[in-house]
Amino acid sequence: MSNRTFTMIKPDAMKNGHAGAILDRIIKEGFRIVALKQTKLSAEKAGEFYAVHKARPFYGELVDFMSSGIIIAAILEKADAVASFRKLIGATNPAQADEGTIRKLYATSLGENAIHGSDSDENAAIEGSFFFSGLEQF
Ligand code: 3AN
Repeated sequence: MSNRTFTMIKPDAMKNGHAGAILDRIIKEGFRIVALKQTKLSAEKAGEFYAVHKARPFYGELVDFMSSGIIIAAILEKADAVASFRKLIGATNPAQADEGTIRKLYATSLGENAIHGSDSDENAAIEGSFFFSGLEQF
């Protein structure tokens, strides 16, 4: 169990004006911000980030969507961060997400589901270092 996870506020939530509310909720839930930036992924970079899903039928759609607009990327710290954050964001499909979760509140669809949360300690470390150098983590 590690105390760090990685998140992105996705282009749909950014465009719909939910970034402030989502960051406020994350902080109120006790996550400390280790690193944070606003950026935009090129299609190439989005493809690299989601390379694990390359064989899935939704890969092209996912890459197009994730490179369609500005995102906020962040590394977060809390005890049992990965599991605790996955609980806070809710199920991948917002229609199946628990009441009060970030995806239930702010996601529009399965493909455009407002927020990313790492699914393992190993991926949290890989994803965090995809966006942030050691000098940008505090
Ligand atoms: P999660 O983000 O909950 O870990 P993954 O890792 O299964 O979900 O999928 C990564 C991303 O791919 C999701 N956040 C979602 O945006 C997209 N995605 C997953 N399944 C589908 C699907 N069936 N159709 C379209 N997009 C999908």
